[in-house]
Amino acid sequence: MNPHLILLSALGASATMFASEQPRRPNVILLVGDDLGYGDLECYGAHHISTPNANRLATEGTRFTNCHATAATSTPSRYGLLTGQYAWRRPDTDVAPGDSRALIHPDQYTIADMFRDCGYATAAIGKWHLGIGEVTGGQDWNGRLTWTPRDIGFDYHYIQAATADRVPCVYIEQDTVANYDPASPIEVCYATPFAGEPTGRDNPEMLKLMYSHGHDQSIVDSISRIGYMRGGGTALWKDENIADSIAAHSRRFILEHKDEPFFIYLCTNDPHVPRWPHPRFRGQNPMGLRGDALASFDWTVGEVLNALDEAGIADNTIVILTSDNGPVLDDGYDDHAVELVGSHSPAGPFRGYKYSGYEGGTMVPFIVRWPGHVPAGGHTSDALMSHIDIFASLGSLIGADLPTGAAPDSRADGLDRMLGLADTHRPWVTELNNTRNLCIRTPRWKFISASPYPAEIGWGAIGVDGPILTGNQPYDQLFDMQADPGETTNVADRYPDIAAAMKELLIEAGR
Ligand code: NG6
Ligand code: CA
Repeated sequence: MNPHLILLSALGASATMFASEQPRRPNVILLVGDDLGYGDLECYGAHHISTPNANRLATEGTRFTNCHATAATSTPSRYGLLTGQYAWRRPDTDVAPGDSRALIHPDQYTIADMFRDCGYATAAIGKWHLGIGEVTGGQDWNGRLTWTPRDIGFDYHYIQAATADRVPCVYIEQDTVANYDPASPIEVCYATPFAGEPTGRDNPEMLKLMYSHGHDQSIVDSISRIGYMRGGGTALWKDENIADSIAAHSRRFILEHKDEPFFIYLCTNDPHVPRWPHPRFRGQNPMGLRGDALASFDWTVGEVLNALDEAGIADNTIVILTSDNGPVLDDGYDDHAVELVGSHSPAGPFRGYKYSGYEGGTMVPFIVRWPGHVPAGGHTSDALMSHIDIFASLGSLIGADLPTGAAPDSRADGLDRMLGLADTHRPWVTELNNTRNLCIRTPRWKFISASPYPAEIGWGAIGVDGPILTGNQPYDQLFDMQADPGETTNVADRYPDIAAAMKELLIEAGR
């Protein structure tokens, strides 16, 4: 047992006790990779890639082996992180287009509101994907945007509206397009192309990265995207600089706010498609552009850790590294991720990938470092846990007084677990697949309800072994996660009572 743990348990102490006696105000950086798989980091068993910065974080903190995002795609997963409410409680939280209205209403209480109310400076930097503005398609990209992260608790934002593969391909900073180019007004439409503007479909000769499915609409930086846009001029991003832009703004925020408590929701684009990392990350591992994007992700982690060291605040900062959902190889661009993956296992030992109700869809890396508080020295925790508890758990740490109804699904009693101080499991976690089939997992069992929806992703998203499995089957599935962590054998018929009990638990959890 880790000496830190022995000491704490000898004292009969827990982080929650400390928190309730005397709230503390460490900085918090929630660093969320995009489609970063459980098996994608060296410290989670990847052999063909070097991720020294994530490894450093794991060595200096606790590495969790059984932490779940709440959904297997970005928008619902992030919705849960920021609101502490499961996305499946609403019908409109599936993968959002780049002109989506804000999915989190300004009246809703977010994790950023909580930190702000506790005197923190708050920032959202990088991928957003939760919509902007009151009306879908109604944003004024050339003027002041409304219902931005500023309206839900973030003092500062520097974000991509959706994902790098969706227009508009510009950053938004403090309610306006960053580096706005008045000579090139921005128009965005998800329904019809702009006459005379090239598209990937019609002008493949203009592309430096060919699409494999979807992604054949407007061309920006010689890459075609989802959705149509016109204009942008000097405000348009260059894909090879996205990681640099996100890291630079994060560093600046850290250094500027080193003397007051801060919370940063820091979301990388890496390793999401389109993968076009900076040339300095190219070719360091054999996995091609996806491997390069992982190297770029790890570099970003290093930039954050270095900034904390430079500012002299590493000891007073909780860094959480995780991902919004599981990994994917071909997600719409011909970047050879499938051909070059070799023996690398993006989802580690788990079945399924991004989009899936199998564990690979939501089982994510989760590393927490807080020097002197979170067990270090390579400590790992196998506790079953969920992203949904981050909100209320951090709230209990900083002594937040949440308003009635805030973070309704988030449990404050996850704090000790999240800090690596208690190996007790969450009784169950829920996992949402791409067709909104809600799955449930206990420490021992995994249950997936019968679903009429397809068993495979039909549009071409590919994992290591072909089309990605959604987890859907026309019959109930039960897996014994202790005996069969790879979910290979459905034991619903062998253990009908357990299957029935899990079904009941799912109904209860889904209420
Ligand atoms: C899918 C996109 C995929 C990716 C995903 C969202 C197509 C064919 N595929 O619809 O490329 O953008 O949505 O990914 O358009 S997520 O990580 O943001 O959820
Ligand atoms: Ca994602």
